[in-house]
Amino acid sequence: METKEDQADLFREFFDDGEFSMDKVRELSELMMRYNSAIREVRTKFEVLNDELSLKTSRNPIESIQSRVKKALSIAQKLRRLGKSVTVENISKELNDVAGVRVVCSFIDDIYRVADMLAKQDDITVVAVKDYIRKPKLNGYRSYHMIVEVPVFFSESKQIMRVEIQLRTVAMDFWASLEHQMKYKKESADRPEIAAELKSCAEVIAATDARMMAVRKRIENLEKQTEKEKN
Ligand code: 0O2
Repeated sequence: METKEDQADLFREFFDDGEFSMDKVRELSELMMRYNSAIREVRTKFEVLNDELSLKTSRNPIESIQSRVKKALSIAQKLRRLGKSVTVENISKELNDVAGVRVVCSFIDDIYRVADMLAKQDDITVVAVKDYIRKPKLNGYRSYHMIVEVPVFFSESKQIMRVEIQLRTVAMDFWASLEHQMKYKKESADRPEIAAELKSCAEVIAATDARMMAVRKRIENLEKQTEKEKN
């Protein structure tokens, strides 16, 4: 069980010197608790979709789900980077990615399928979509990003919370994780030959994703044909 002092220590680095107070720490802890709850809501929605689709198709469209609430220090750094003052009010006003859910799918078409199913749920509002699969970033990064709003019910209120969702295949996740790790190695920063090699790896991975999906479709068609011939 976290004490007030533990919470103050956890969040102290968030506050500019002037703003720190136990009231502000309480406000920030409550906001973080709300983001955590929003993550749980969104995770459950994907778990339910995966359970249902697994039954229908005899395979798991979702391989894994990861989630995180952004650390207090990273939140403060991002607000400063945006030129905003580091206040509790500005967190929900200025940032979309405090709560993040990453959904790793088996195949590219699974991404669009589960994203569409989530978007159609009547308590979900899609605020923004960035399709870095159809339009990859210059460095080769591929993923499907959504910012959604989801209602969360607390003891005395309903809060609409924003969650950033990243959907990608296992292969895209492999590339993004390694590229993210290597970004922080000073030796590789600004070396065009390394950037070109990473981009080339992303293209090989994308081509493999497309081939794997084509193989799966061929197997499904063969199964259907065998089924037809039996009847
Ligand atoms: P972290 O540590 O993962 O949280 P915005 O959120 O809209 O203000 P941006 O950059 O326009 O900022 O959003 P975008 O393009 O949707 O990207 C947000 C997140 O996608 C990043 O979060 C990364 O997780 C991931 N991402 C985007 N581009 C890349 C990339 O080139 N390589 C890798 N590995 N990941 C990427 P953060 O906050 O940067 O980091």
